Amino acid sequence: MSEQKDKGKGLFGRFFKGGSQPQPEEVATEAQPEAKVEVLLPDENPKAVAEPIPAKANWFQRLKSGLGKTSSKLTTGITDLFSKRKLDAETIDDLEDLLIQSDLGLETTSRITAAIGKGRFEKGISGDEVRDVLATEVERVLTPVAKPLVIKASHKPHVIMMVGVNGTGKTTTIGKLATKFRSEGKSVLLAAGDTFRAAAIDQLKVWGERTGCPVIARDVGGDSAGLAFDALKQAQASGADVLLLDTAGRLQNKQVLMEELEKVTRVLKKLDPSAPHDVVLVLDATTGQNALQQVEVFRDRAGVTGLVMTKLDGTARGGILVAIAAKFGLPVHAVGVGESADDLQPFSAAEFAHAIAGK
Ligand SMILES: Nc1nc2c(ncn2[C@@H]2O[C@H](COP(=O)(O)OP(=O)(O)OP(=O)(O)O)[C@@H](O)[C@H]2O)c(=O)[nH]1
Ligand SMILES: [Mg+2]
Repeated sequence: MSEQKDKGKGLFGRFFKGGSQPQPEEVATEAQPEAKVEVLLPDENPKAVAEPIPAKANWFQRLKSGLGKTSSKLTTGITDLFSKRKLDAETIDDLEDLLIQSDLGLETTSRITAAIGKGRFEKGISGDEVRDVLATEVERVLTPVAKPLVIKASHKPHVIMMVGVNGTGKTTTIGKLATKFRSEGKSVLLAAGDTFRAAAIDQLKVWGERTGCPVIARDVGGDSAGLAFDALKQAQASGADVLLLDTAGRLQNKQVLMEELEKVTRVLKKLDPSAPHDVVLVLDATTGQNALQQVEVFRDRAGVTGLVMTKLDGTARGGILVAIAAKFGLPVHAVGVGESADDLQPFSAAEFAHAIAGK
């Protein structure tokens, strides 16, 4: 540990502005005398600096292929329905079933079927035109919620708390966001607030190494709220731009988890009444309809301000994002279509709508 710290000291100034900041241990000691806080600074090697995002296929192509399972379910179904039969009430009913089975939600489904049925029974409609209507209606639902995660310079640091049930992609999304913010020249601090599992702490440390961000961690079983307090205090002292706070997804039960999140929020407010500035709920697209309940619970108990949906690449259930947007109207910041750092991009309503409609 001490060797690591010595190695990292040279880097300290690169990530934090201001030379005479208190050392991490001093800050931690002052906050919680008995608590052992580990500050892991990146190794002094060139790789520790966030690597530029490699230009793979352009993002729309990747989003399109990521959403492939969702869109092929829809487009194949639509082609089958509209190429073989003339348009009648039964076709509309079948379309309705298809859209609902694709998790788009009742509201959007009704809009689409209404738009397609309207005055077209005599003329008929091609599968391609149906997909145009699908794209238009989905874009209409998503446009008001497509809002990027904005880091405000007036917040020092801008505190982002990631929440969500276990395995949705919180820690990975923190890594992806850290990569993005670092590539924009921001100083970022990561806090391993999931003190419940050793693997969670190690996983965040790996992302810290990869992205060149210091990681504030405690031993397994440590107090998560205390860790959050130390992390914010240190981030403030060092003038960091962003604090990304990981949280547990699994505790003894949901009630305990929610109480812990509430406690973390209360403790952060002691240092900065406006923090956390964003509470981002990470949702796993593969869970389908269950994501709706997750939004409700985390919105009510953890004060969720925005959403990220991950794993759109592995499921035919990507339509759930549309149902969530229509029901809750919460900002959708980004979507994930893979496990690597560049597989997270700001959310665009038009791109998502076109990708899902296979357009
Ligand atoms: N295919 C795919 N996998 C993803 C994506 N985002 C995350 N994952 C994977 O999902 C798994 C769980 O991700 P984590 O980041 O550990 O999830 P978590 O929410 O932190 O989980 P807990 O700490 O257990 O609560 C990992 O194997 C990730 O690589 C994504 O957009 N696409
Ligand atoms: Mg995690």
